Amino acid sequence: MTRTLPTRTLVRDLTGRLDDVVTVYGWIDTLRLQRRMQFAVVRDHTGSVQVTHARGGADDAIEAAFERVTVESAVKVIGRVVANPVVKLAGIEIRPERVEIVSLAEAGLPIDRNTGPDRRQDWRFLDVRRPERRLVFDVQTTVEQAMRRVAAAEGCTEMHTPKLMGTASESGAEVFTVDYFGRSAYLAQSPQFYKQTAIAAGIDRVFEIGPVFRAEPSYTSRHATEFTGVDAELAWIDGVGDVMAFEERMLVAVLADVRDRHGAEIERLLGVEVTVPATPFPRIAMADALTRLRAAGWDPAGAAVDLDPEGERRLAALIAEETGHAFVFVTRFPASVRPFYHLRPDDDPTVTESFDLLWKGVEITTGAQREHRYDRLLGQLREKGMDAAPLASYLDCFRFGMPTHGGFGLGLSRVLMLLLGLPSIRDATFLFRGPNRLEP
Ligand code: AMO
Repeated sequence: MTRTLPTRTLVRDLTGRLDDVVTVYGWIDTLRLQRRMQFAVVRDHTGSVQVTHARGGADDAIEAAFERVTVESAVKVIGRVVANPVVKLAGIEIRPERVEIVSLAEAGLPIDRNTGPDRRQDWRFLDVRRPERRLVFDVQTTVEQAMRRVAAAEGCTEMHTPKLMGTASESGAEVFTVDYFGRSAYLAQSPQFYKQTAIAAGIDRVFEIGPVFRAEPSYTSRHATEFTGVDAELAWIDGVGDVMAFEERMLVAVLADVRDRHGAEIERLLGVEVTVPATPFPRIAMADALTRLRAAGWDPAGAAVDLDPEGERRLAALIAEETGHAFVFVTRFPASVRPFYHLRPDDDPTVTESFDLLWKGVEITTGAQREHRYDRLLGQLREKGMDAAPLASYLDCFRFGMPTHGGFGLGLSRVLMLLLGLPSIRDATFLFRGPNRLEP
């Protein structure tokens, strides 16, 4: 018995529809027009199917449609699903009863498999039609869902803080200025001050996924001028270790979900295996990291206090060799290279209760316990040579009972880039923004 299905069937479901007449929507992936036969591979977001038509019927509208159609045209195909063991795509094909060209693609596509990264960005919508590129956003969806699930289970409230600010946040240097009714406003380079404001407001644990803007003229594979940040801030912590443990739990859940839901596809399309890390992640204090790196022969200028990207790579390699772990928390950064609001431990005020999380040698997170005592915060701010006046509304939060608290900020596209083995953050962003790119 055959059934006619009036509604759309996704390509991945065709194997369960043998002998049925189905309707498939998609793009022409490839066309092979022979003397007797016409073959088209039609692709939707779930897979590809071969559509096979024998020429020669009287007044053959399907034959004419296949002659007219071009690669990447949007089409609707109504036809019967039949088994054909010689077809590579799942051993099935569609024998069309009707082929409708929904929208004809211009002949001569602007990009192909060999196109370089910059031009691919120009034609990003065509680029993302390729399954291995679209997969990034399916994975991103899973990553965000898992993060939200963990955040909620851990007692976080999801907040949406403003991206327009009256004063430049953390520092003035990396901030975009926009005209705001005749005066200047600034695009938030971090939700930092607002997530702390939420802590002062009695939001026990804060979670936010939102846009972050950085006016950095950086042209590296890990920098964007606009990216999606994942931020958490936890009140009443006993120490920065609470924040690191929270982040570990979140990342383990994220990677387990990605592995379970997309692991096979990631391996097939990108050749990358998704592994779920053991906890706790290795931790190393900055001073120890520097000692270890110097002993291993790394000693550039500036290495007295901080790591450059090369130092991060080398440290990650050392730790990986030693522990087999791809993650490492670097802790206790010197106060000189950290913002004024990072808490300094009583036993050593030259360092901060802060951390960076490196994954495969790349920084994905900065976090810290924050200084919650008003007088100390003011002292640290002045020590950095900063003016308290523009930060008045932030500083007010510390005047009326501020809990101990700490949190972190994570770059979502960096995580995706590393997770999927992509060469650049551009490949992990739908529409990349950099110093030279505001289009499309
Ligand atoms: P930080 O400035 O280190 O910390 O930013 C947090 C994380 O955001 C990512 N990131 C970037 N991703 C893409 N392009 C960029 N230009 C870029 N800059 C940063 C990185 C980085 O680890 N307020 C603190 C966080 C906190 O302490 O809670 C902050 O913004 O993955």
